[in-house]
Formats: sequence, C-alpha cells, structure tokens
Amino acid sequence: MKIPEGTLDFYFITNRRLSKKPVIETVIDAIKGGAKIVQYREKDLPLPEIIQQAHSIAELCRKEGVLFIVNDHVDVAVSVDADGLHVGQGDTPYPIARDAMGEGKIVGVSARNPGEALRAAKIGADYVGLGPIFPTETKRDAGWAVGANAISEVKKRNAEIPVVAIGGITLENCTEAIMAGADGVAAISDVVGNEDIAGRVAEFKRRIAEAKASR
Ligand code: TZP
Ligand code: MG
Repeated sequence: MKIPEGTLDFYFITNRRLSKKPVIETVIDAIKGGAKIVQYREKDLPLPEIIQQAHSIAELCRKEGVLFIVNDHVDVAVSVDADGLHVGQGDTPYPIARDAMGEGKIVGVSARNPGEALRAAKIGADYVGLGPIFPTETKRDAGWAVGANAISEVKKRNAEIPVVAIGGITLENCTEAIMAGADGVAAISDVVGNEDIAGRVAEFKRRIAEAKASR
C-alpha cells in the first residue's frame, strides 16, 4: 500500500522496558504529539499478552486515524487487522509476509545497509527502516552504526522507496537524517522514556518539517 505523504515523518515505536507508563498510554501521548504511524514492538512477552495489547492499540489507532503496524508477528497483525506488518531480515521472509497481509496492507522491512534496503524495495516493500544510523543501546545485536550516508546512498539509487531512519535518532540529529534524504525518522529511547512524550513527538515533527522545507 502506498503510504500517505507525511505519515512517516515521525514513526513511533513502543518499548515497555524504556517506558515510565503502560504502553497504551505512551501510544495515546505519541498520538497527541502528532504521530501518524505507530509500531507495536514488544519482545519477550507471552503471545496472549501481545495479542491483547496489539488489539487495544489497533482499536485506538483506528479511532484516531493513525496507521498501526505490528512488528515481527504476522499472525498478530492479521488477527487484529493491523494496517501493516514490519519484518526484520531474520523474520518472516517478505514474500510470505506479503501473502499473509495482502496487497492492501503495508509491509515494511528492516535493512542494515543500502544493499538490503534496495533489495527490499525491489521485491515490493512499502518502506524500509534503515539502521542503526547512529550508535544505540536499544537494539541488543547492533553494536555498530551505518551512518547517515547510507540514507543518501539508497535514495540516489532508488528515489521512490520511503526510507525511515532508525537507531540512535535524537532531536539533535534528526535533521541530519532528513537532510540525507530520509522520509522520516523513528526514535525509541529518545521518546518513550521522556516525561513529556507528546511534547517530544511534537518537537520532532517541527524539526523534521523545518528540515524538509529547507532541502
Ligand atoms: N532497529 C534498528 S536500530 C533499532 C531498531 C529497532 C533501535 C532503535 O532504538 P533507539 O532507542 O531509537 O536507538
Ligand atoms: Mg524483527
């Protein structure tokens, strides 16, 4: 599915471990701050809990007109009728994910480098999450960063595929990612643990809009 213009500007991703309040409340705050896309990404939780939380957040997002994406779990995405699914390189392979979700849904793919991003674009991914762009503690298996140049590399070779910069993104460096050509950014630790999630998201959106207007 083609993602409406501007939706990816700030891409909110849940993380109960880094949050000071229940995940559903972090989503409510992010939507108040202007997030138009929310990804439910909770590792190491029993499946019944994942299904229950995903169901509640899906309902909330539907009511608010915000796109809802489930990370990793294609079965959960289908059963809560999410707007989309996000898969990593080691998750359900893209063709199987697409088959299960259907053409009318969003399927996003994680890419660790321009090569993976371009391959995902070629086989039909609706967007790629590229990173870690900057060093981050949030993803356990990522002790390295690919740098903002990777974004321009992808955009130079494929201007169409929406690129979401992820990994170590902060208010301070989001402009660099946008100026490198990113369609949007996703930040976890800089947002979910903040006392004022709505204010933080709104400030991300303001800086992203400013950077886009100047490039
Ligand atoms: N994929 C690549 S880096 C990352 C994911 C899920 C973690 C991003 O978290 P943070 O806290 O914004 O660096
Ligand atoms: Mg995954």
